[in-house]
Amino acid sequence: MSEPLVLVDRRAGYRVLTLNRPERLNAFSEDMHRALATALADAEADDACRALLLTGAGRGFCAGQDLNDRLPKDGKMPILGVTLEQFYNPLVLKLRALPFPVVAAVHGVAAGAGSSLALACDIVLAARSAKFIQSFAKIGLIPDAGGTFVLPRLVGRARARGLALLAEPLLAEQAEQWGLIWKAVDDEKLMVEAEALCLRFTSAPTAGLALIKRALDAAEDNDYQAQLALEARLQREAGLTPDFAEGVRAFMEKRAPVFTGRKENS
Ligand code: T3D
Repeated sequence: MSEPLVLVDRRAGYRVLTLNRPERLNAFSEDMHRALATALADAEADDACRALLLTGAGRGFCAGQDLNDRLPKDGKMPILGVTLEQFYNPLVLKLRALPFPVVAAVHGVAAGAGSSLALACDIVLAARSAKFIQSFAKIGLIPDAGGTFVLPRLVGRARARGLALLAEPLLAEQAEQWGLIWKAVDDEKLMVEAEALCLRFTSAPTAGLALIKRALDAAEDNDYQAQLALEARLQREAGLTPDFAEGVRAFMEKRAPVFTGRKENS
C-alpha cells in the first residue's frame, strides 16, 4: 500500500498534519490537495481539536505546485486559473477560517505556493536554516494562493516587490525581522516549540481565538468604522462565551482559568 500523502497525528487536543511527498519536497499534486482538504475538514469536525500543526516530511516544508504536472499534455498547457480556483484558493481560505489556531512549522524550503501555504497559517515558526522563496517569477508566474495579498501587507511594498520580482531565498531570521513570520528558532527546537505552542492552545479560550482570527482577517479589508462595528459584534459574542465568564471568575479568585474552548455551555 502506498504512503498517505498527508500524515495525520491525533494528539490530545490538537492534530499534526504532515505533507508527505518528501521525494518532491512535498510539492502539491492534486491527490495531495485532496488529502489535505480531507484532513482539514476532519480536524474542523472534531470538537476536541483546538489547534493544528502543519509541517512537511523530509528535508523541506513544501516546494509549491508539482511542476511535473505542469508540462504540456497533447501539446496543450494546463489552465492555471482553474487549478487555483479548484485547489489552492479553497485551501488557503480554509486555513484562515478554521475555528482554532493553525501553526506552521517550516524547515528547509517553503517555495512558491508552499510559501503562501505557510503564510496562510496563523503562526509561522521557521527553523533558522529555513528559506522562503517566491519562486514564481523564475518560471514566469505571479505569487498565488494569496501571495500577492499577504506579502505587501506583511513586509511592505518595497520588500514585497523585491521578494516577488527577484525570487531570491529569504532566510528565516530575515523573515522574522521583516515581519513575514512569527519567529525563527534553532533548527533542532522547531518541532518542540511548535508542539509547545499547540499544547498551549489546547487550554486556550478557543471560541474567543476563532473570533480574533475573524476580526484580524476582516481588518485587512475594512475601514476603521466598519472594523469598530465588527469588533462590537464579535465582542458581544465573545462576552457570551462560558470562557469569558470563567476568565473573569478566575481573575477575581486569583487562580488559573480552566477554559473549555466552547462557544456555549454544553
Ligand atoms: O496550479 C498551478 O500550477 C498554479 C499554482 C502554482 C503555484 C506554485 O507553487 S508555482 C511554483 C512552483 N514551485 C517552484 O517553482 C519551485 C521549484 N523547486 C525549486 O526551485 C527547488 O527545488 C527548491 C529551491 C525549492 C529547492 O532546491 P533544492 O536544491 O534544495 O532541491 P532540488 O534538488 O531542486 O529538489 C529536490 C527534489 O524535489 C528534486 O527531485 P530529484 O531531482 O531529486 O528527483 C526536484 O525536482 C524535486 N522538486 C522540487 N520542487 C519541485 C520538485 N518536483 C516537482 N515540482 C516542484 N515544485
